[in-house]
Amino acid sequence: MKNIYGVLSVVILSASSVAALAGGDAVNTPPIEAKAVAEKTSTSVPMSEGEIKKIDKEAGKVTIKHGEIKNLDMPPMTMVFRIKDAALLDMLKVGDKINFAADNINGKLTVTQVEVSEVK
Ligand SMILES: [Cu+2]
Repeated sequence: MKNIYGVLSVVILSASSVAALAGGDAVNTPPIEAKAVAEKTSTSVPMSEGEIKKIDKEAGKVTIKHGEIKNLDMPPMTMVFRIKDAALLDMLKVGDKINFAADNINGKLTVTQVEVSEVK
């Protein structure tokens, strides 16, 4: 009996794949994306230490002298990040020490979370 169910589910899967192909990517893509997003949000990005060196509100960028960023496999350095939400820049100023989370979003290194650990 198990074999029959196995064969049946393979047939059903194949049929839905064919239907998806016939209808274009739209049918097949959303569940895959949803799964990727769910995995990403459930995996917490570790916080890294940094110091604000420069803030560019118009460009939505911030220069941070940062410590090791484990999730990006990056050694300590000073570099420019994009900021996910420009409103986050309002709570920062040059010289502040921060804990922040950075992630690679569409190939751009982006600060996704910030908390000030030591106000200058
Ligand atoms: Cu860096």
